[in-house]
Amino acid sequence: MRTLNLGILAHVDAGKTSLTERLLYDAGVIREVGSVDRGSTQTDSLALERARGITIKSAVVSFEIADVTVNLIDTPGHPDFIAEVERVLNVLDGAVLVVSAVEGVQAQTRVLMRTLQRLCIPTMIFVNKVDRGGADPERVLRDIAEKLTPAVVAMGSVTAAGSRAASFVPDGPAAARLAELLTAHDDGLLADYVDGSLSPDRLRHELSAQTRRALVNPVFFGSAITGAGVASLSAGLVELLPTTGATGGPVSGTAFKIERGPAGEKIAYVRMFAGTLHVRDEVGYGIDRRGKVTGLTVFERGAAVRRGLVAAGRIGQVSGLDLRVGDRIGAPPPSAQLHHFAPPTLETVVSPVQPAERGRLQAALTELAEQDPLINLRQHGELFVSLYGEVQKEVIQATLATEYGVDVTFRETTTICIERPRGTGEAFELLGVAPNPFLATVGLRVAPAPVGSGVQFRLGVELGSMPAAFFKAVEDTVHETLRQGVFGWQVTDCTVTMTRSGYAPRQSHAHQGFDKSMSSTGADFRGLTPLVLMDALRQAGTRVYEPIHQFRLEIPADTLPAALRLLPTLRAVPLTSSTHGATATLDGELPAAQVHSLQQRLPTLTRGEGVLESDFARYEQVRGTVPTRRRTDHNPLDRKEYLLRVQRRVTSSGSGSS
Ligand SMILES: Nc1nc2c(ncn2[C@@H]2O[C@H](COP(=O)(O)OP(=O)(O)OP(=O)(O)O)[C@@H](O)[C@H]2O)c(=O)[nH]1
Ligand SMILES: [Mg+2]
Repeated sequence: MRTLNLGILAHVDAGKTSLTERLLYDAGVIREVGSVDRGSTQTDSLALERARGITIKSAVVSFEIADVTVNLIDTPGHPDFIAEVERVLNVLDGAVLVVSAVEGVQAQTRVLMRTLQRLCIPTMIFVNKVDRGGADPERVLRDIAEKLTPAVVAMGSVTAAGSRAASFVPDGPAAARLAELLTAHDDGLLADYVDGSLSPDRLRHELSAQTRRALVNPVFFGSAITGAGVASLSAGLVELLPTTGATGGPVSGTAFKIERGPAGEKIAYVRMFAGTLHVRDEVGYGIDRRGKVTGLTVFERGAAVRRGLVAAGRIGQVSGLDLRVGDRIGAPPPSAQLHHFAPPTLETVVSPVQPAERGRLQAALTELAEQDPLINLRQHGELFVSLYGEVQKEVIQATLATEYGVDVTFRETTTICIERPRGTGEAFELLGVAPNPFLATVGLRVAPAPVGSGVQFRLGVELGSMPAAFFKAVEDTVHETLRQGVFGWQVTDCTVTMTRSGYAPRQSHAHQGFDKSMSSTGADFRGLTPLVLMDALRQAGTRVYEPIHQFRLEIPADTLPAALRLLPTLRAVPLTSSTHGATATLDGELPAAQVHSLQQRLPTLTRGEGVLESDFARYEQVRGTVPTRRRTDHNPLDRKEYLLRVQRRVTSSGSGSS
């Protein structure tokens, strides 16, 4: 049996959850179609999702079409929950991008499509809600071709659009259009087309081949509510998207979702890429961890079923391993890229309403951070979390109240900036030379690297010159230390080269254990590296950059002058504007910090008619006062303070060393 791991992606409210429900119904998994509005769907199962009618967490369901097991992952569409989408992208064989036949392509649709294209994920498009008043499938198809991808082909047409009777006629793509599209990627095909020897069968076959290579995007139309077009979509899924079969080889999988079971136990959703994982297997996972699998469940016909094994291509729930989102199991998976979208740009301080509940709050946030690492819990007297937006904040607040019984308030939401080095800086400390209290020699050079390259660690010394574990301690500490640069922000786009190394070899007294007081340990390197690195970074100097969004405003044309007056006060820069009839469209950029203010001013400015779309564009150097972020580390910029907290502990582990 083959498997299709399928993601359903779209902007908020496009109908992903409703479509999931309809697909489950058509496949015979459920007897009645649940409704988002009544809070009775399979995938919006959290109380909060049902109450609000929006999806917050990705959910997996499964059904069968012909001989293919489809594991469908329903994702949230609200931009605040983009991290949930990010986590599933690495595990998909294909995707359905849903677009509403009424609202058309939205900013979030563009963000998602760009990412699917960048990752070469085979994607079909479903134009939903053809039954709703105002539905205009033709216009939306043109919109898709213009804004998402020119490589689209309609798989049929819609009759009676905009009414309950709307239906999809799967009359297939027009042969000429299909030939034009497919021959663009294949000269041999073009030659056959020109001399008239291209059969309809060959075209159809080529359509699946090119869809599987993510070169073309077939478009289906229908309604998740009336069920129109859903059967054609189902058939298209298995005909056009790639499926995976069991493959042998060493076990390789990726964890993409973490949940807590009824007894608080950790359950990890793992997509298997190769090999077969069995209950009681002992496997390596994450960075340097090992553990035994104590339980496995696989998705079958809508239910999670306990099994003794999970094979390549499948999704399983794994118990017994202390996995985190993004961790690999066994050999590294084919694509180990974790970040596809812009990181959160807001940070806030969370405090308990009852000061005595701080401990419980901390434990609860730690658990939430293991399901959502991007909330990046930082603590130092206070608890900081990173956020995408206001809705995510409300959801965290409600989750803490209902699931953990802790009422919280938020303080001072601030924008998260980044730091990049200005120039090159170098520093070192030698073992045995005051004022270095650690039994280690570390030299580091920091240099700027291209934008978007992240942090690269390199060795400028012989790898064999000291035990590998010490190099690893330095490398890990470099990454950890750079989370807070000179101004307290994450340092990125730089290369750190280790220029000197040295250690004191194991000292042992005759017939006795090894003496830590005279021998280097990993802790010596972890203790010294932040001091050296911050010294080098201070010499390099850093600049602080703030996140900038690109925006599009659609407003009544007569309110354009007022909008143009308002924007500069929010530090927004309008770049282009155009007017079509009574609507003006304004594109530009504005600091992420101001998106919320603009959103709040919009209804008054535009009589409630204005629409704002915005998404992260880039980082820009902060002009004027440089913002700093409160540190949550031991402040290696201040040697004295740092050494008070990070001391060389000389506890001898030797059995009888004196
Ligand atoms: N008329 C009509 N309404 C639809 C259709 N599909 C979904 N809806 C309605 O649109 C609203 C949103 O549907 P959902 O299925 O929750 O959309 P979603 O994409 O899952 O939303 P999020 O997960 O929150 O991003 C609900 O009120 C649905 O009843 C459709 O085909 N026709
Ligand atoms: Mg949903």
